[in-house]
Amino acid sequence: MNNKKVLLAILGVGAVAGGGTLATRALFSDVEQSGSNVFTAGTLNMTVGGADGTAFESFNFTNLGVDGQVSGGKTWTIVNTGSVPGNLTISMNNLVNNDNGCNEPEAIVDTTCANPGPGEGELGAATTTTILLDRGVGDVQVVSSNLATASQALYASQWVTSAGVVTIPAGESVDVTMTWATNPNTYGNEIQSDGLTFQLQYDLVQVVPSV
Ligand SMILES: [Ca+2]
Ligand SMILES: [Ca+2]
Ligand SMILES: [Ca+2]
Repeated sequence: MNNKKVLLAILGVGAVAGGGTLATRALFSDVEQSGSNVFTAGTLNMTVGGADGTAFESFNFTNLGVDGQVSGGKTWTIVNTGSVPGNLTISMNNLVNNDNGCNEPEAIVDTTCANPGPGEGELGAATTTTILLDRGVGDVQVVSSNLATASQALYASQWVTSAGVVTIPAGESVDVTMTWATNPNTYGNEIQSDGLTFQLQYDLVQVVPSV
């Protein structure tokens, strides 16, 4: 868990940007906390050069059980409400797989059973996700990963590799969709009571004007 560390890092960037407002090409970034785990559509109004260059979306999956396939998704419309273009990136933060202890059937197949046991849960490895980007011409898959703790860095790296530079002009928007699914054929009792939390972070950073 490095929530505090992330926030401090972002605040550090904000402080640097604030101190650089007199420079002609200061890059701006700041913090917006948007704690939500409602799996619906939403809008993130982001402004580079303002106070809304970064947004966090928090998720908490628990108690999926072993019976059904659980799937869902959420689409965000990312609006650049500022007056200058911005480049959009995403990253995955604070991905934690808790085991929350093992009951009898779980303990037969799971030997890492601490409560909560961060890093010991198996739910994330059994949950597949995609991230889709729609720049106005339909969804394009840019990330495909599971939610195992070790997969955290893949979200940012695949975004860059697959989507390239994603520039949102002032006043325009793109849609980003995250889907998730668990396939009961791929797991068993090892995920009982396991929990999963993570934060998806959006950053919109001012495009540096070329001279
Ligand atoms: Ca468990
Ligand atoms: Ca375990
Ligand atoms: Ca487990």
